[in-house]
Amino acid sequence: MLVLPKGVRHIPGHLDRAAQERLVEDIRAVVSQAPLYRPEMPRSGKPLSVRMSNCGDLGWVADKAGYRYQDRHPVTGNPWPPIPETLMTLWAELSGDTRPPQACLVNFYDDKARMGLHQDRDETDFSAPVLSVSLGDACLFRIGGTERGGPTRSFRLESGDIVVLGGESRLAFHGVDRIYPMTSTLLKDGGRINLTLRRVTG
Ligand code: MD3
Ligand code: FE
Repeated sequence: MLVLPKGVRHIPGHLDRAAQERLVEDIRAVVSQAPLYRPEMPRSGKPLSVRMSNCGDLGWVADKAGYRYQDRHPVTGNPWPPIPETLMTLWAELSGDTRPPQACLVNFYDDKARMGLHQDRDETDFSAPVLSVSLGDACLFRIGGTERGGPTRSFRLESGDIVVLGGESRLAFHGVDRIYPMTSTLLKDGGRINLTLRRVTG
């Protein structure tokens, strides 16, 4: 049995195939309004391997100037589209927070994409959890404690899994070490989508 850090709730297979397909349709509509773009590392401008978009009142963006939340798409300049109802309902059911999510970051991973260990701390309020939804190919997810360099644990996230990260785990270091290509038939052209619903301000 794999013991998870305190505050991490992993719900394998929470979404059945029909619910996953519905969410993919919703996200296709979001990215048709707010196209995936490739964020850059602050200062160096080195592109991330993950492509991103957002929906909701605020979206997380990364460019040479830094990491931040803003109310417009960095390329089109348009406001982010609203968070689909399916996701608002999931948040209401599983987050334990009565306030609605303000941001939904859409991450798209191709076979080669990864995300290095990091903390999510660009929000100004950490009292709400982050709710993550995985769709498409599986990945190897890694999570540690709140100190960089501490012990970590790894587990696989599969299509339809949900992870709720609250309490002590909210500021845990975490990342995606690899994608397992061809492990899901959900996305026609393969790859992995991760959606994270968040509160940004208090
Ligand atoms: C643990 N995304 O978008 S989701 C991110 O699979 C991010 O795309 C990964 O890390 C992905 O910032 C991991 C699971 C997750 C999300 C947020 C967390 C784990 C977290 C915030 C705090 C601690
Ligand atoms: Fe993160």
